[in-house]
Amino acid sequence: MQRSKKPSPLLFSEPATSSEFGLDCQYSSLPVEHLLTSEKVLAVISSGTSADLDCDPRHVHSGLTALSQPALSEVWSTSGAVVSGADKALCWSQCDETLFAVHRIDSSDYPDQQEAIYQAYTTLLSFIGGRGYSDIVRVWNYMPHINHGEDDAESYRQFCLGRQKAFADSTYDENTFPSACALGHDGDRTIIYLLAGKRPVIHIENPLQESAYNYPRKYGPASPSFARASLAKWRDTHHLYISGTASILGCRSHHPNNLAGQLQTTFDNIDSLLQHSADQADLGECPQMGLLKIYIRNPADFLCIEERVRLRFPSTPVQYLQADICRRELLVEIDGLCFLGSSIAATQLAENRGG
Ligand code: 3EB
Repeated sequence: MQRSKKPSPLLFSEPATSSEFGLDCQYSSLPVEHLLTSEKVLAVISSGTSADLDCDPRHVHSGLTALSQPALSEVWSTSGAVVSGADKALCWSQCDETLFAVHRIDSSDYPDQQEAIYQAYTTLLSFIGGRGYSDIVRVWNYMPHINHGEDDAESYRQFCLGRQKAFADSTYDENTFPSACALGHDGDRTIIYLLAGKRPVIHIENPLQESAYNYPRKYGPASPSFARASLAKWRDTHHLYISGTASILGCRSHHPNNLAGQLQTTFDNIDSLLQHSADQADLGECPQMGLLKIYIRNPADFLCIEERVRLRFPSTPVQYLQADICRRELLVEIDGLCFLGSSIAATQLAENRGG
């Protein structure tokens, strides 16, 4: 399927390669209302100044601010018709093997961050399981004031406690934690959205980084429950989801408050993760980055980051968002998605693991 920075008016015509692509993601600058007119759209995640279209459960406003114009939306679409609905704070949409779910939390309703996150994750996990979706592939966590509070009272650390507690009550463990990201903003609403499927997912760690779920106590009372990358099969295609990647080697932040150094270490981490994914999942060749989402703490760093990202990923569509990173010394974090096509050996691996 063709991908370019300019959205095509034919965005949701039949895909070029296959009618069984299962799940696709593209960036688009078209109006959210327009994107939602397709019944094949599973979800639209917008940023910038647009508000939620409360009437459509498939639309999520991330709460983050776009740094590049025109603001892009993240559009998930499937090869079949989507069914969607809402149940209190949880909205969902699905198309056979793919489920999208989003949970919103208003800070004023839930002053206790740990408890709010525990409740939200518990609700999401039981909803997903109840619908027969066994595996979460990817989670995006956007929350207010992620760095507020000192030491263990910091919002991000309380978030990690609530998430860990909810996973501990479930069937998920270190082998099945999904890839994820966790970012902050100045609004007052937490958004947790995720993709889940019905087949086993292969989760991959980065040899240059300690697994986040093994971070030592120093980084908080609960280690972060996520995998560095997740490989999922959606009908005829495979996607490799890259978690929010930052300037962390082992468990330590490198180049505190040094933008160029952090970017280099982040790129090195991504290279290592892509190569390791290729080895672990027997992909044959190193995956190419298909989409990037780049979170920048200080808007003044945008141009410098954009220039370096263009050199490193010249043909990859990129969304730039202003967001606070969960460690205060970190200035930038990068999410990625690789489209791997159909005929890779990982097919075999995923099916073997599924028994
Ligand atoms: C890190 O590597 C940086 O808590 O879900 C990246 C991706 C980070 C996901 C999460 C946190 C999370 O620890 C921060």
